[in-house]
Amino acid sequence: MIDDALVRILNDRDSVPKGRLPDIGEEDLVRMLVEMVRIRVFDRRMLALQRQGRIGFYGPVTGQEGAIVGSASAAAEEDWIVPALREGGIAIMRGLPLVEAVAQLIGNALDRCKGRQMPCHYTWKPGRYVSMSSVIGTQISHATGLAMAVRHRGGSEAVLGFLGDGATSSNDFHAGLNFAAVRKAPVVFVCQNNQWSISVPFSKQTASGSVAAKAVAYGMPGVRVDGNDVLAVRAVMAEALSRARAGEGPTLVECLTYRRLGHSSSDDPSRYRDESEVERWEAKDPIARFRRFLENRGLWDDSRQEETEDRIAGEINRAIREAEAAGPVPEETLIQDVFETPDPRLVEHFRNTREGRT
Ligand SMILES: Cc1ncc(C[n+]2csc(CCOP(=O)(O)OP(=O)(O)O)c2C)c(N)n1
Repeated sequence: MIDDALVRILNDRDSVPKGRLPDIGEEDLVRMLVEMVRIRVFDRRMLALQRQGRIGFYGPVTGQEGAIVGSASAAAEEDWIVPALREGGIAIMRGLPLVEAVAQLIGNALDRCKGRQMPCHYTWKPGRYVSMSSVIGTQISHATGLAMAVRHRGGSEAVLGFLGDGATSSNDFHAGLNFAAVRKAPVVFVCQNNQWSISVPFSKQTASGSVAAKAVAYGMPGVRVDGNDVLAVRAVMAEALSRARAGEGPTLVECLTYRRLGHSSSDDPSRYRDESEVERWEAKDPIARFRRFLENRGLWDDSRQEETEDRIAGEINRAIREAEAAGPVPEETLIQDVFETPDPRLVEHFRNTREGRT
């Protein structure tokens, strides 16, 4: 059995061994922490909104911010993001306005998806962030197809295709990885192995020692990285993305992390897992670890943390107010993006409805 070693940059004291610090400017390092904090605060607020009945569903990502920000911060602006459930923070990092993110969760008139998608299926075309496909595993072949299209058109961008550990058991995992490797498609598969697929633990998902090990059979490199070490994720992703751009084909990156909260707001994880496991992973919190690293370098402190959390909470609260003030999705959007030429009877029907004639 192949059990890949874990790539790490932050050591047990959350400092970086000599010569291992990636070439990242101080401003960028701080920005990475701020992005992670934004995702954490957003999570907290959205779960509260769900409990108050103001949104129907939410998929939290607490504990996975290192994998999310580490991978997205290694990408170039023109790279495409094909997300699974837990990468919404990347859409926000790429400029999706918070108000539109909240509106997507509500599914109202400010929602870019026009209320047609489940919550957490953000879309952000200007940031090349594709709306998630709910069907587990299909994101993998979508990412491969997109990367093949990029190559076919002679583009220079790469694709980041996200998946969870559960998705490695899907048929699309085989089809997507196989096609990508054979065609040398410029894609990096990023598996956020948060060790639970709803109530199914990783040990029941596969008999492989790791997800990364599966890459061998497809003829691509597989790397297992500490997903709670944002610096290590960024470094591994930077290398994989440059391979993709150089025409050397795909890489499978497994970010070993942990889903600390429920699968979604509809799930109660205490019914199937032990709290002590959650506590063990809390001690490896990606934000706390990166914070300690920045604090030791004099780049962060408690007051900056507090000020950042307050500022972000204020921005999110304003976004909630604005999003909640929007009305429902207009009925006539039902026929938008559906027909090239809508049936005149439908057009008339919606005109009558708008003008209050029916
Ligand atoms: C084909 C299919 N089967 C079942 C589901 C229901 N479902 C939604 S999320 C999920 C678990 C996904 O687990 P994983 O891939 O590990 O990602 P995670 O949710 O842990 O991020 C399942 C089974 C689905 N959406 N699609």
